[in-house]
Amino acid sequence: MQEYQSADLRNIAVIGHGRTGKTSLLDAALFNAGGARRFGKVDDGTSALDYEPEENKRKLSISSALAAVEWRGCKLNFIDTPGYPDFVGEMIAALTATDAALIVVSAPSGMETGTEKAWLTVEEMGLPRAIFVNKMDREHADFERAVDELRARFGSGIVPVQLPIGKEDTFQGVADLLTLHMKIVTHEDEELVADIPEFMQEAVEEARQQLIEALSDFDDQLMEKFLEGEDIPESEILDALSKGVKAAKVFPVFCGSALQNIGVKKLLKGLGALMPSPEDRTFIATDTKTEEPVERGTDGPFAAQVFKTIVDPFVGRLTFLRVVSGDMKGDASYYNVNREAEERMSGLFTMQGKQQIPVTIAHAGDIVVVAKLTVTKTGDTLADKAAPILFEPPAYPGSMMVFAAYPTKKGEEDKVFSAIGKESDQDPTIQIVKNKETKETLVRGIGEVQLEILKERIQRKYGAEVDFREPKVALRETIRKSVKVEGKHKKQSGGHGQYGHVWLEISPQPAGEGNAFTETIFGGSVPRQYIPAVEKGTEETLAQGILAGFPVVDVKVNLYDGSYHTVDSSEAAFKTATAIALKKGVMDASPALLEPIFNMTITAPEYFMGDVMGQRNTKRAKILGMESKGRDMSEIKAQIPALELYKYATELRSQTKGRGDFSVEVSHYEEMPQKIAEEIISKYQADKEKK
Ligand SMILES: Nc1nc2c(ncn2[C@@H]2O[C@H](COP(=O)(O)OP(=O)(O)OP(=O)(O)O)[C@@H](O)[C@H]2O)c(=O)[nH]1
Ligand SMILES: [Mg+2]
Repeated sequence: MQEYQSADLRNIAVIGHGRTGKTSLLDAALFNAGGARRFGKVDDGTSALDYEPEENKRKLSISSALAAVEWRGCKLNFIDTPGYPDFVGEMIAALTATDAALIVVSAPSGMETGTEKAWLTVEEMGLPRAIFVNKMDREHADFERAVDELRARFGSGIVPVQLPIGKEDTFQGVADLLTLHMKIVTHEDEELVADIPEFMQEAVEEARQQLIEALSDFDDQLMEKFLEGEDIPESEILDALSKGVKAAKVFPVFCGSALQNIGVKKLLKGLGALMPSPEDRTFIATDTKTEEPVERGTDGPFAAQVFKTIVDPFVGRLTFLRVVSGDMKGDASYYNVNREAEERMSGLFTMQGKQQIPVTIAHAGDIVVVAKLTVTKTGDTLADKAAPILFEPPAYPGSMMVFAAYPTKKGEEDKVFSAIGKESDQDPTIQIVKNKETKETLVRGIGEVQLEILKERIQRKYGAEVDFREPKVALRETIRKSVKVEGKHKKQSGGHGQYGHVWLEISPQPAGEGNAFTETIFGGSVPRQYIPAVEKGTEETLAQGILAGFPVVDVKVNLYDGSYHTVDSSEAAFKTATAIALKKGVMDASPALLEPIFNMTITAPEYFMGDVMGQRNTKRAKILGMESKGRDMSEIKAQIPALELYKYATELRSQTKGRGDFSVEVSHYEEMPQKIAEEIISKYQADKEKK
């Protein structure tokens, strides 16, 4: 591959709703650029970008992929991303490494929830964007309607720079408004140009007016000429368009068919001409010496950020980097600022899907891949050791889907959990954590499909099998009234006997106070040397739980009487006596189960809020309030028991067509409703008897 200077690079994340044809579009682009010998197709499993078995099976993208496309002196580094909402982390990572986004929309479907999510994400990052209306060859393809929907939602900055010629099975090419020469470009041969046919002339004239109008909105000179009805030279329009795109004020709309390879070359040319180069962008980093923020463009010493890692037992470890400033060489060592360690490069390459293409140098702004790094993880910064800086890691959304993970085969804990750990290096929205209280290993992710695929992947890659279950909720036990209770442990038949005898008063403490142990022994009814054993027995028995196996909390235990035997008493016997007393006493003291309550914040479009609230109400939630969050979004604050949260991520998504989000934090413990508590208690007691 040729060497490309910063000005000739275009880094573009390809994003949008699922199944709009993002991957197909890049397959066509690679084919056109000669990077792929044959035209890969998602449907028959030959795509250069969707190549993993889990992707082929489902015919959708799961991981992002890099497609370096050389086109007319530019290198377009496209990053294909999955549209399925569980993999939103891939889109976010891709956007941290790119300078612009191409949002793919399906012409028959128009604007969809994934389109909106993609747009809002990029808008928040302030990056330039273009739109490709794909599938013009499909039944019900409607370019005009798609554009109208987008303009209605995102404003008049959205302007077509092309119009489709024909549609559905008569779709044959695009009329180019970009150069403002009225041309027809057909797919057989891009150079074949023709006059705009009679039937399209009016539409083309109108679209051209719309384009100039949109540009006039921020270009005063153009506005003047436009109002005076002057003829505006092509170069001026192109100039204004390019400025508007880079300022993220104008968003050009292209169209075509990825599958038929119509309009794709035109798109590549358009993106090369209009999209920003790395020289147009700066990143914010922190200077680790001064702790001050620094702005970094393409100038300056070497610095790069990792935005993706592939971990695979066959391919090894691949690290994808965006070089922000300086040059990167394949035979150098660079300093990993996060890990404070040197990493030795063993060659650089770029990728076209899974194919690796060696490069000797990557100039500032380029995207490259290195193999076999040892300590580097996604989000890390590699830099010149003399000028260490740290880039912000990608801001992933919260991973709200939680399962408890159990190895399918006993004894395979290490194998299974280390495999999940490796996958979480590859997809940072997957996390593995141990819950100390319930002793379960929890796997968190964005959605159920993602975690299903995780299961398949670790089996294929590492032969590790895992079952996912509903996580246990860490309940607590407590008491509501005071009781006095006796515990006696006596075994004195033959040999050395055992004798321990205590009287305890057990009483509730205020919520959150914890447990306490006191003693008021007079006259040595329980000798001094045995009191620590009673205290220890109290601690252990309360920690183990009595009612349903959960720790007993907020209880005060006072040892006030008892008796002993000069020969047979021992620490162990007093411990046992204490346990006997507590087990009986707690059951007599109006025991109750406490459950954790979460503070929950749900954001979703106002339109869906009625459903969301109704659903939550049936789930024992207390709605605390609702407020508007701008645009059409609202926010609900509620309190909800942890037990009612299982699979809520999936539920909210289906209720809000994927547009809702939520977060939770532990608030406090509260007594459970009797009915639910009874079920849990009787199940525990029954299990105990079986043992
Ligand atoms: N008729 C027609 N079908 C298309 C076109 N582009 C893609 N498709 C089909 O649409 C389906 C989805 O295409 P993909 O390229 O996998 O879409 P995607 O956006 O990458 O999907 P995700 O990665 O799952 O988000 C496949 O069956 C493609 O063959 C097109 O231009 N015309
Ligand atoms: Mg795809």
